[in-house]
Amino acid sequence: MKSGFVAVVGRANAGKSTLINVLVGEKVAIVSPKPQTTRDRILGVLTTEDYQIAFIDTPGIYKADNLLNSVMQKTTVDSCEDVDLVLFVMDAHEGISDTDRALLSKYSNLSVPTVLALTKTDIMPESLLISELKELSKENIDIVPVSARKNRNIKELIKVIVDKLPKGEKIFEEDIISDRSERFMLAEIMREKILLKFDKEIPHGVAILINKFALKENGKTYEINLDIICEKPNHKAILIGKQGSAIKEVSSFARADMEKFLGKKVFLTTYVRVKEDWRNSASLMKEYGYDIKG
Ligand SMILES: Nc1nc2c(ncn2[C@@H]2O[C@H](COP(=O)(O)OP(=O)(O)OP(=O)(O)O)[C@@H](O)[C@H]2O)c(=O)[nH]1
Ligand SMILES: [Mg+2]
Repeated sequence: MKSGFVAVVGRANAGKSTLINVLVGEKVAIVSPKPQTTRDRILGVLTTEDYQIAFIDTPGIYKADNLLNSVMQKTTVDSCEDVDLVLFVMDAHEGISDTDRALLSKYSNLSVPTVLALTKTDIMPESLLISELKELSKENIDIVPVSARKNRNIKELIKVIVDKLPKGEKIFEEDIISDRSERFMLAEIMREKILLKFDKEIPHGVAILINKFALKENGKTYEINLDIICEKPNHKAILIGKQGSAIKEVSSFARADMEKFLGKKVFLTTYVRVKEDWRNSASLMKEYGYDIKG
């Protein structure tokens, strides 16, 4: 039996969360086309008879310009401590930039083995992939080209990881897939729908606060009441939309996913509130569930 923790790191939007969801076979982390989708460390556990891999999803590497971003960047750095392997994820279809080269050299020089996953290979010409593989082969690390979207080479990637993991017993019970609570997942589902619907700073300035999550007496319906916190009055107006049309639309997408996740009907009420500059307030961030020390 082999087991261990694998930190999954890479630039924002590289495709880390999508890859973890495919590796684990369940949606443990939300995904969006916008950078900085993942804000917290999220565990996704894959267990078979022969191995258990605890993947740690991390916030993408990105220039921090507020307190929330710096906390996120620290989460990523801290997540690499005490792991057995680092899985570095690179968006191959974008081409290799100087930032990628610098990050790769940083992460391939840690005291634990590094595996490089070149992802999004489904949307790039083969010639580009070949030239990237040629350039990266100098790095002396294992490289696996994959596509999370098309489920390409995922088994191969798991094999390369398992080979490098230490021998050990299971760390988690077999039925554990994530370490996150239902409340956390519900807030993330709401945030994902907002990331998909709104542009620019609006989704990045949103936090979700679950006020109520309770099963009604009939045992068939969950009552969920949440606040969508945003940074500015004009953001609130956009989030609500004309006669509430925008908030109605995102809430209905969120409710559908929440019902799938909980396996029961959901009665969802949402309220949009403004908390100016909350992303620079340690006390507000703490209230919204972010991992602020002290
Ligand atoms: N075509 C294609 N798109 C992908 C693949 N993997 C991820 N994507 C897309 O890339 C975008 C970013 O994916 P995420 O998984 O959210 O990326 P991330 O690295 O977790 O991003 P952050 O959490 O912001 O750091 C989404 O639009 C995904 O659908 C892939 O294998 N192929
Ligand atoms: Mg992510």
